[in-house]
Amino acid sequence: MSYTAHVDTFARDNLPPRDQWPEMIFEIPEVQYPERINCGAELLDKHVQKGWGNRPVIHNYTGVISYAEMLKQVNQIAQVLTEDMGLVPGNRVLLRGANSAIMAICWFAVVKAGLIAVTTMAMLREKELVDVMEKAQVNAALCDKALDTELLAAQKRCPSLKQIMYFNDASSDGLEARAGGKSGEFEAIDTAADDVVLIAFTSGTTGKPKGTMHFHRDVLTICDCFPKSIVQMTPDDISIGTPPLAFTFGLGGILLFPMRVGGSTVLLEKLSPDIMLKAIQDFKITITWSSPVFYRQMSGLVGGYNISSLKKCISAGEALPVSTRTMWREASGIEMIDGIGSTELLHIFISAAGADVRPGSTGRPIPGYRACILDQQGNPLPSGNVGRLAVKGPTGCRYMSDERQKDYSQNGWNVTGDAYFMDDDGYFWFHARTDDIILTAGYNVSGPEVEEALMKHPAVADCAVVGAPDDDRGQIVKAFVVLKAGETGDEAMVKTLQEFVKQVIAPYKYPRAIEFKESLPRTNTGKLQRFVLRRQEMIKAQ
Ligand code: 3UK
Repeated sequence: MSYTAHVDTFARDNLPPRDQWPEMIFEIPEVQYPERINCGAELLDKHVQKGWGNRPVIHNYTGVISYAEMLKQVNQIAQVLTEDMGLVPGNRVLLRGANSAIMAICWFAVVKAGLIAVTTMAMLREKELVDVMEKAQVNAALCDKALDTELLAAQKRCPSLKQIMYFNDASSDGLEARAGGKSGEFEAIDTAADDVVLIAFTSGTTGKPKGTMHFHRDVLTICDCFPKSIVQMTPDDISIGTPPLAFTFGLGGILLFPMRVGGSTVLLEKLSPDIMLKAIQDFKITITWSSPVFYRQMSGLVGGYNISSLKKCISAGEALPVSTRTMWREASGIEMIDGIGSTELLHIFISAAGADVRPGSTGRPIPGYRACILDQQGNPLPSGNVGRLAVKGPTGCRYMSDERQKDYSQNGWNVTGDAYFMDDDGYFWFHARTDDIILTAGYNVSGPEVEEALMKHPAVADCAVVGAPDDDRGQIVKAFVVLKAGETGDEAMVKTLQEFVKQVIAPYKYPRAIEFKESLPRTNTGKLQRFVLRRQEMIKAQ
């Protein structure tokens, strides 16, 4: 490796050995970048330079921030980071807060100053913060004053964290006050295209969080792939979404992608289905980014709002059930864009939009990416066979000093941990997370497939299906069901749902056990934690 702007080379020193990286392919013209580039300047300064300074970039209920205003505030905070805090390129800065304008501004300040952003979710507790900060050897933090307690507790266990600066802090030592005293003149650090710009931690359905390292060029790459070829975003689009900026799905969808094209985004701290629908109406939103569960919850509430401005709705994070796609189409008139992405690949790599959508399928590899299905030995399988999804393209997995690099990156492919099959037309169909396949009496059953069948029943609000240990069958299919208000979870309902599933999918897949619950365990990013239920069942069986 050649030039780096990093004075502190910690990130580069902890990249996986080059021979453990997946193969990278840069075959489309959109992803050719110069050797030195700062993605912060590309996404922000460039618009002001070309005369778009007065255009809106961030909206919320207190007002609008233009590109020029954002640039000034970003520069002022970059000055605080470098002049007052003495941080040097390559240092890691933890960002802690809910989605808001100030979080977005801090992210850009960190990036323009050549520092490395480690964005975390507001709800993280001491232990989770310690895991992240130890791993990334975080040097400083920019944190919402309202969230100081857990961070201060974590700091005691993380000697690398020397400085904390608070925003939303009225004191004279707060970030806003200090930034207010700065000139707002700051030239972006001339980073290498392959200098690390962010460390994103996996949302972790299992195990210790893994830190994925991404370069300045990777950030631009995701901006120049999915949003251009599939979503076809324009400068007039206004985005809103539920995923946190700490989740790369959110970082891309509700911050970076709108800014790449000179468009705008609405950043609100809390989004319930009702608040989101109201925001779509109030801000005349054109694009939404969210998870299947959230669209399902919004479907029933659409009637109370005018959402006629809406053009495109992106769903990711979990498989999109056909019933949810249909429900949202009937409620909003919009055919959703499903897409699978991962923290390791930074954003979405298989998707389809408009007339290309085949309900139930995630879609085809987006331009720039390739995908195939591998067998256990790592050989490509012919179409129609369920196997391990493998992907390669201009982004790829680089875990920070982690043995698990070899699990995700195999023979040049990114192996995502999902079981999929490809049809004769090259469409990819989700089967299950590899861990969520149930082995019952010699059959392979996909938990999510049974969930999808159950979800079609009008009494079911939400559900999770896992394998529970069973002496005769190895495992049995067990469903955890949240019923809609007014429904009763009794024996008769168990029978009804079992019979219903047998009518929808092959009868051997029906849930032999059904338990009713008030709610289901989910990660901070909204993913179902089937492993929690699986573990519960294992303990019960002992
Ligand atoms: C699952 C999906 C079926 C799949 C993500 C968009 O989810 C994101 O990243 P994570 O690292 O999880 C990755 C895993 O989530 N998944 C995501 N989307 C779909 N399964 N259909 C989908 N549409 O198991 C994948 O391996 O948390 C999503 C953009 C950026 C992201 N980081």
